[in-house]
Amino acid sequence: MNYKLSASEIRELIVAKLSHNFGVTPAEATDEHYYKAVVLILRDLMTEGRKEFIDQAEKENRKQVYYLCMEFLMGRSLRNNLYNLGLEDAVSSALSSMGLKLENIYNQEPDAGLGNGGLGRLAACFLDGLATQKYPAMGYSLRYEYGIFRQKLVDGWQTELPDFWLPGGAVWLQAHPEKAVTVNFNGHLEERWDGSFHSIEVKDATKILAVPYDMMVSGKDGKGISRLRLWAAKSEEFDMKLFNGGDYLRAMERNAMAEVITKVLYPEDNHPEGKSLRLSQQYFLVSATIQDIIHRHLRTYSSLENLPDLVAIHLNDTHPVLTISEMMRIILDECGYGWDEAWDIVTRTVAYTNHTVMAEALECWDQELFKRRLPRNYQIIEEINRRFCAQMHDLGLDGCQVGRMAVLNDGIVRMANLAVIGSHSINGVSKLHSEILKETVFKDFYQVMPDKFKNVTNGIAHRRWLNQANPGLASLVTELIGDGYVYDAAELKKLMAYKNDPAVLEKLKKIKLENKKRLAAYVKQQNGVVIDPNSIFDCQVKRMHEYKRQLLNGLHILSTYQWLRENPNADFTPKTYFFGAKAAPGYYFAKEIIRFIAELGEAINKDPAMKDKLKVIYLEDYRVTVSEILNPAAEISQQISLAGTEASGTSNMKLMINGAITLGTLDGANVEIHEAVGSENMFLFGMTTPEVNLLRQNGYNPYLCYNNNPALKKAIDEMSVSGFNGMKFEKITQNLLSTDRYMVLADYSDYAAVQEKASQVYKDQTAWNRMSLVNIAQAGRFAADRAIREYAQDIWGASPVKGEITR
Ligand code: 26Q
Repeated sequence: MNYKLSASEIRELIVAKLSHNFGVTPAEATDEHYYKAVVLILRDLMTEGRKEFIDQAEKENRKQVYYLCMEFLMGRSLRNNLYNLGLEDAVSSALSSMGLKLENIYNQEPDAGLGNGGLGRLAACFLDGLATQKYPAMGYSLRYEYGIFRQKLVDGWQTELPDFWLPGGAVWLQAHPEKAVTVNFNGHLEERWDGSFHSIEVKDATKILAVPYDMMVSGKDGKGISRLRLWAAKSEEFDMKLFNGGDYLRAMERNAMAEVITKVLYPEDNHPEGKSLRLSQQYFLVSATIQDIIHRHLRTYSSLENLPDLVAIHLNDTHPVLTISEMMRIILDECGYGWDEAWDIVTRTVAYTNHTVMAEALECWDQELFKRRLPRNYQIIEEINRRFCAQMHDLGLDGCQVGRMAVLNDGIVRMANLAVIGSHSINGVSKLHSEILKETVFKDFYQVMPDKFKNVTNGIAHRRWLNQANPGLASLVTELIGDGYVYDAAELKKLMAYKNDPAVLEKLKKIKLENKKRLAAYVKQQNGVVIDPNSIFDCQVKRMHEYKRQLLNGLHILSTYQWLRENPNADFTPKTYFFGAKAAPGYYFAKEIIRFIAELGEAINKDPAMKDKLKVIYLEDYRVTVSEILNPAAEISQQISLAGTEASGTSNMKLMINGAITLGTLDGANVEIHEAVGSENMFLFGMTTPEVNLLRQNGYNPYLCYNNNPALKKAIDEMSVSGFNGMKFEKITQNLLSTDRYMVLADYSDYAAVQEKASQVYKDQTAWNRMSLVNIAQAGRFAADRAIREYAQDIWGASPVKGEITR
């Protein structure tokens, strides 16, 4: 079997799947049946493709890359896999010969929302980059029954609904019960001496079964295929004893307690809470995964000595960092190696990426909770900590510094410190972020082990975000520079040759307009609001968080609204603002900001005095699939976090490659966007990181900013004193005027000025389209392919499969 199937062959396969799997004829089948039948066909093809790929990788002795992450925000997969395998046309005609539209079939698929935002989507983009470039790789995560909650706004207030994605999503997953492993929790330790052989056993542990569910992720052309293995928790078989013993309810209860581990994705990002179920999830992922990896290696090599040469394990943030203690446990207790040898194997295999600099987002666990739940891992961490601290003292470090670097301190387990100590590489996700890590959070470590610290700037799956989401733009690009950029996004630079070509700029504009119309139709259907496709589409789409400063955007919209009410006939470039953002359910202030923006939209959108010049759209339940509609239509990309707070950002990259112009601060990867396009192709504003630090040192008084800017004062006063749309937002204004932790007011004037500048530039459409083209041309460096190559070369020491893969 290969991927080159004709429409009639596909039609036959569909008919067979409909009959064998669902017992329906083509006439009886629903769109859902057809969707599932096509998925099953792809699954068969990719499973064979993966096998051939991995056989070749093994022949060539390639290093395997294992990417561990609590989140993979996959979105939909059908279009992606058909595109990669070159089967879109054939499947489309097969379906149309049966009276169906492929587009409708795509819409049958729910988003696999197994992630919160940037970190989870990055993991998904990396599976694509790994597969396309033929690095043999697996992603490991959890098969949550419920992904990120569905967001509904009720009178502007975010409410959360469960996202039970499995009914439509599970068809991608192949269960492998024969590969299940057992994960132990709780219990107590028993030491034993067997002659001179010392061993430790955990007695009376709670045993939970981890069952793998595999999803194939094709790379472009389907030669390389990544496998995403998701673990589901099941109670162990021996609970049958309870059933048989007649204790039916107790057996059921145990079942439920076991299965709760993979029930739901934690919806907090950048603000973790130390919940014991979350710790169990993390250990469950890590233990099942490390057992799987080590068993696979031992089956072939019967030794772990060469593990670091053939395996790279990557920790995506600190969430899977128990890898370090769990690998030690298995190598010591189950494989019988000594400490030093085990430690050498672990630290040469494991690498870690940090995704945040914010102190409250660094994961910590209560020592007592940890010890009870994971006694043997705790003991191992104590020993890691003891040895590390002794080593640091020997190097001559003072007690305070060693205390700051310790894993165990003050009743707390510090996961980031464990990650740094147990990995051979630590990287940030943009140049700026990687520098900040060395200067702040990991300063002490950087002094002692500078060579471990690296940078890999994030990247996105450009084939998904450009070719699939924006086929109109992709075909223009291909017409101009050929299709080399599909494989090597750096080739997008060739577009620079067209930056003064009026015909090309005109085409670019037309494509954007079509995409804006498509988004407008979606908004009409979802929000019931009519928007003007000729207005500027200004977008801020990302998680709702104070540091991302959606409030800055909102305040300025309110001020613009006030100005337009007073100057109804003024010259004003019509504008539509888009927001898409979920807040963590327990993050009250973030929900208050959502309410503010939603109410602002309510007031503005229905105000006849605005004469349709200003609209504010809150896109409910923002997710990968909505992002795929929004990005191609966007003209301004708002990336306005306080400098020094956003590790990288990735929506900035998705918007850029779709021709939106960044309006932003010098934060995260915006710094590198600025390097790439120059000040003339970006709307820069705000304080730099050193300026932020200086202002903080000198004492920041937001009240002064409020008093010195009449327009700002007026907006804040309307929010708190008079109120608009019958609402007041005093909690927000009080916060802004007293603490304003993310310095919204300090950057306000500059922000308002740069917004004004953007509206002026927009009047010259040729100039605007040229800026847009330059952004597309320079976006190639932000491809996941490039990021993966850097990880492979600088961190993993991995190389791609070279030999022929025949399909
Ligand atoms: C941890 C413990 C308990 C509960 C939740 C969590 C948790 C979950 C998700 C903590 C953090 C996250 C997600 C963080 C995240 O998405 N960070 C973003 O990562 C992107 C990819 O590198 C960057 O572009 C963003 O700048 C960064 O904010």
